[in-house]
Amino acid sequence: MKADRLKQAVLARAVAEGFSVARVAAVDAIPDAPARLAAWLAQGHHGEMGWMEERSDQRADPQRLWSEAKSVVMLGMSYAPDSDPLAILSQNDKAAISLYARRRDYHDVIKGKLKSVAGLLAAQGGVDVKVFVDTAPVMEKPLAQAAGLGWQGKHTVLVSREHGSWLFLGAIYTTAELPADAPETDHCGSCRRCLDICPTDAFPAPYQLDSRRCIAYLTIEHAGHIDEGLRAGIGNRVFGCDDCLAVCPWNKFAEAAQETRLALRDGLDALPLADLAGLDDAAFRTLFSGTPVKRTGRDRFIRNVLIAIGNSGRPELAVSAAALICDPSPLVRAMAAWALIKLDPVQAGTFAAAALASESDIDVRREWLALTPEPESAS
Ligand code: B12
Ligand code: SF4
Ligand code: SF4
Repeated sequence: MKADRLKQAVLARAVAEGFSVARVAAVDAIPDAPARLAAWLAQGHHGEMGWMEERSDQRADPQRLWSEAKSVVMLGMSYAPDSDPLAILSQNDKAAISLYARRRDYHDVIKGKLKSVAGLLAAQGGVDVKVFVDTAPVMEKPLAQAAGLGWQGKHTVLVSREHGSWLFLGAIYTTAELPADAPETDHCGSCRRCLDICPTDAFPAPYQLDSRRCIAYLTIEHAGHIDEGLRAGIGNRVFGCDDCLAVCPWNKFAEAAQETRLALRDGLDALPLADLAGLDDAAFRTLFSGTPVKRTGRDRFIRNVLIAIGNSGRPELAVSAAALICDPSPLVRAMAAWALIKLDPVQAGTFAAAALASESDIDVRREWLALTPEPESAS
């Protein structure tokens, strides 16, 4: 089949599978990517995401990942909301879970659909294909910009004129030489809404994100304790963050998402923090079954919930923190101590001596010692 007819067949299948947009880039269309990725890594902006360093040569150059590849089909699926995703931030006794995570894991949904599109390409073109969504060493955003799906905004996420900041991305590498589409150009202009809204000041400059300060990184990827200086900015965001995406003026053209397999799951939009703090491992897994939240595990998630409780300013939530000061996880115990001290320092004081007497974890001790430095210096 001729390359342009093959491309049209692929794009038609992509639409039939529910993708909002699909376009093609040549495999060598992101020449700036190796230097940009190297600079980002050299600055340590990936934090503890060691997997971003591994195979970084293959990540930045599709031909290093697969030398026979000739073209990349980039696909986007909208998850645009039909209401303001930031409204939850003012309900400080409830949990803000980012929009992408309050539904079935997009990796599972999109992978199946990519395989369908790639299967057609392989069958009709007699070519080889590989599909990727997020988990492989692939730079999806620059490739999507090169294919013309949108541009990398100052918040570094891909923005589309039609779908705003709300596109999940996926890629098909292929040995087929498909006609490439024109790249998209930057339409941010003088706007800097996304930079100014960031609660933790995670952008050292436009187009540069320091993951170590980003709430998405801290609440999802970061396995250890969260620095005290960053906790207040987290507010009630217990999994991910939508702020920089949600304020983008280009979202006004985005129609609410249609894909039913990515429909928002009922009941995850305003869960009471008190209920979440009470989850054990089994209950956590059941509540978040099939969603991206499940991947962090219960302990890391409860760490985040306790930070939200500490930030709530609601003394009635102190009881939820107090109930966790003896939790088996030091991540949880540390933030239980911190939240309790924030909400009810008097009650915290009644627990501190006993907690310190039995506590050997240095990080948990540090939280209690913020309240009562004396026992440590006396011992
Ligand atoms: C690592 C990662 C993260 C990290 C780091 C984010 C980041 N900005 O790199 C963390 C954990 C923080 C993260 C958070 C989120 N992520 Co994420 N993440 C990824 C992943 C796996 C790799 C991204 C990457 O290559 N980063 C490396 C750096 C070098 O790339 P970069 O961001 O493109 O940064 C460079 C550009 O800005 C470039 N640049 C481009 N133009 C210009 C112009 C100028 C003038 C300059 C100087 C530089 C420049 O230079 C920068 C380096 O300095 C991708 C999936 C994938 N395989 O691509 C998903 C992905 C980017 N994430 C995604 C999502 C949805 C999110 C969140 C919205 C989730 C949430 N709600 O909490 C947040 C958004 C936070 C944000 N503002 O970026 C989507 C974004 C979809 C889209 N429309 O772009 C992706 C594509 C996953 C997917 N398949 O859909 N993520
Ligand atoms: S996702 Fe939130 S914390 Fe991360 S850069 Fe955007 S606004 Fe800042
Ligand atoms: S909010 Fe403004 S600066 Fe940020 S990505 Fe959107 S248009 Fe660009």
